[in-house]
Amino acid sequence: MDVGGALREIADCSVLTDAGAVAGYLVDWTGRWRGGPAIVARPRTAPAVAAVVRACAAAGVPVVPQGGNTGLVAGAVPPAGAVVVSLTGLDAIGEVSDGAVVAGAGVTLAALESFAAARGLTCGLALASGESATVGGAAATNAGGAEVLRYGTARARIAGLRAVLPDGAVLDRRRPPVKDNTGYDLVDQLVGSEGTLAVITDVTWRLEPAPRERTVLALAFGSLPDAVAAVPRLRGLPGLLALEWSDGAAVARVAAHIDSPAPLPTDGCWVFAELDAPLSEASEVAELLPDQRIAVGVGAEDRARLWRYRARTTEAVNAAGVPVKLDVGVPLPRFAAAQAAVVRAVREVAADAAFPVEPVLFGHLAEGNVHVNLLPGASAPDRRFPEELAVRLEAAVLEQVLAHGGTISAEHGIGRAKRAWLERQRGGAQVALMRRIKAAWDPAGLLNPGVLVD
Ligand code: 2HG
Ligand code: ZN
Repeated sequence: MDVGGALREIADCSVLTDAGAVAGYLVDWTGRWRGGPAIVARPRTAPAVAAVVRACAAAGVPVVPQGGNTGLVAGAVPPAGAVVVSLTGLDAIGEVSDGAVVAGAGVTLAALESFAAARGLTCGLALASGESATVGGAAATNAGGAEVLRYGTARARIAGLRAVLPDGAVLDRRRPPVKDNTGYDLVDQLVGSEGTLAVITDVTWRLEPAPRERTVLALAFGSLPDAVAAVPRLRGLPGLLALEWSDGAAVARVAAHIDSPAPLPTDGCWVFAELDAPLSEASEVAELLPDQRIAVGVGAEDRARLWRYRARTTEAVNAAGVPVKLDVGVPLPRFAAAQAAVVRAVREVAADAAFPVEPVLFGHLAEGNVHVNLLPGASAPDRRFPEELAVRLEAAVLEQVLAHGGTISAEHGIGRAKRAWLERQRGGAQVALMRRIKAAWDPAGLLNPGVLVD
């Protein structure tokens, strides 16, 4: 029997093969990365996931796990002939125990956060894509987001998980003892493994007391170096939860996209700070930064009104064309210099190709993380870069980042998009060890082939 026939026999699982029905599973959010043709399996229970993986193993067919498909490095785009296992049907949320809750891999971060909020808690992972991004995807990619400063990346949130191994066996560590020093940490190994070692079906998520107050500040600086210079003082703000930034041009782009004028000048650089302190304390910012131009959001609506100038950047970029996306990190002392060098290098490559490019820069200031989004100018055919130019632009950015002692991927991971650069970052010996780890978990190489390591 072909794999499609075998999948159709599995209880609690639907199977999509029709080109129209599968189309959305084959392309990433930006439209740059396309895969397939592929079959899509939509299991609704963990045993059904195991049955799907077993059927694929028996047929020797690659398996590509997929959550909300909001990743930005082509980590869930299937190669031709693969089976996409969409996990969004595993959407049950259990009871809170020992400060953590077991959630199905397909529970969205927004659903988890409203579950937590109803109990005076927070999940501590704030992504702009939270309405679609899932806890399974967050675990598999070790997602970051705006509140890493306070709550850490997904790795810090995960107390346990259940996963299906490439042969269909089940690894169940949903409720490991809080103290359990018994050998290799297999849960931790799966976090950030990008679907290459096992298919995560459930995640035990640590919840935290929700902040009682929230205040959002937007601060307009004359330049990025001025903003970076202010970071030590900004870190002294009471109850700092998040410290983000956007180049002024990125803010202006969002303002135009949402048709809502920015409340501060956009000729320099904006910093966004979120505090779990009331306004009276937040006004300490005036003492810390006396001459600063500041907008303050206290109520939920005002806060959202300010945050959208940062949170809606990805959407504003996508509305303008197909971007080349990089997600780099540079230590703060070299942050501003690295960015100037990146922009220079990008402009040189674009000028050489006589192709217009618009860099859009924003990210997570506390961690020295920049999302370098490169947009083709408005006159570009199909509003996309020719692939050969896209590759040269990526190289221009990543060479500069490496030269400044940074990382080629601060939070989005490697996927297919950055695989060629992994060895430059981590060195041959570490990548060889990663390959051996991959072979130990997945000897037949059927799980998400081509992602992370080849
Ligand atoms: C963010 O911080 C996300 O908004 C998306 O990581 C970044 O679109 C991007 O490049
Ligand atoms: Zn980000």
